[in-house]
Amino acid sequence: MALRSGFVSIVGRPNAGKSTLLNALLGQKIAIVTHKPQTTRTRIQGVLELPLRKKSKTDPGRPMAQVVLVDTPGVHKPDTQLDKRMMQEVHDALESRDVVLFLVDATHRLHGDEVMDEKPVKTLGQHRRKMSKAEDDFALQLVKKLDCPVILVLNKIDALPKTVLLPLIAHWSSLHDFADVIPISARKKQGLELLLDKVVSRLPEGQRYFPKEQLTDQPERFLVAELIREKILLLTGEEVPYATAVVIEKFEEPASMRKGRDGKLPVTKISAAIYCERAGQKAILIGKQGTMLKQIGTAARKDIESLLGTRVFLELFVKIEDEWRAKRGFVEELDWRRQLEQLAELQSRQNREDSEEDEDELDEVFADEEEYDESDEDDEAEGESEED
Ligand SMILES: Nc1nc2c(ncn2[C@@H]2O[C@H](COP(=O)(O)OP(=O)(O)OP(=O)(O)O)[C@@H](O)[C@H]2O)c(=O)[nH]1
Ligand SMILES: [Mg+2]
Repeated sequence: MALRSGFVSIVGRPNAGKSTLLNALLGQKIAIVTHKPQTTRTRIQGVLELPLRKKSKTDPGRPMAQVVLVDTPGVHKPDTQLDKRMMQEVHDALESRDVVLFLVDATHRLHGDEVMDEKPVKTLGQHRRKMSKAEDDFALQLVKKLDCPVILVLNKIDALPKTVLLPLIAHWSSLHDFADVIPISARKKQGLELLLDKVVSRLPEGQRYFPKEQLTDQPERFLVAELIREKILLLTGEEVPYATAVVIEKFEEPASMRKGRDGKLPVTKISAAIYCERAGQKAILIGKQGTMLKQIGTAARKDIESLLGTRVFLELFVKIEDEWRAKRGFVEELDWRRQLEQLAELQSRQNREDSEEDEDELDEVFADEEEYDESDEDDEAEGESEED
């Protein structure tokens, strides 16, 4: 059977479990996960290689495939420039795709009764359900416009009684003509094989988009920044996590990956700037006598060390950039694809300067040689004159 390949975008409201699903399918953590909504800010591609599964009496089999999974930020109504950027990332992921997984948090239950729209909201629970319905509706509008197969994935089934599953499937199926409906638990890795079978069956035959051994398009440097942001999301509350961005300013890999004579692993030196919007947020991020920053650093360093397979020297700085979420230029600078381009430009400029310096040095060497030659000639002349 020929290889199947294609792009599969995972979309849905914030906190539905999109990044958890990406990590679960890949068997590795390439996207950060927290209980807070709007954790993911940029789309991330994860490359999944699936070997051929042969047909048998009980198994229809599955062709060999390369599935490029694209995790996206949660669909929400944009407010700030950052929100707009995040939604742009969702739109980009929906533009170049073969299949879309529309992920729904099944624990949000059946909130689709129209009566709720008319009833005045009295309790916090009612308010949450109403918000949740609005968010799901908003996300659904986005996928309704697509012309590719959209698979409805009901996530978090580990956290709900089986009896609610059928009414939930019926409810969602009435809202859109989904290509398939698959209940899963991304956290417990339940239902994933069936989901992959359905995905692969809808991918076209084609070539690999990425080399076989590539896991993601996101360079380590940026995953490191994400891991730091994850710890901030987990350790701080209120507005702070949302007003925070992390930029890697220095990333010095060790010259060799070999252990030293003392048996210790080599060291990667990393400096990161944590941007926030106000002095009060900076104070929270630093904490009393630097305790919060230390906690963030220690937690992040452990994860980064296991990611890189080296020891890590991590420096964190907190900087204030007034209302950065409202600044388009600043938000765009945060995009790792853009940063990567800038780094490549910087590198090629440096290479050019280095080679120009080398040329200058060569000129000097030639000049020295010329001088040497001249002096040689002088010597000879002298010699000659002496001989004379
Ligand atoms: N019980 C349960 N929890 C889950 C499951 N999948 C994800 N979660 C939890 O749901 C929360 C959100 O998960 P994420 O993967 O960050 O969700 P997301 O959709 O990527 O969220 P955003 O990036 O904010 O859009 C985390 O606390 C996860 O542990 C699941 O299958 N079962
Ligand atoms: Mg996410």
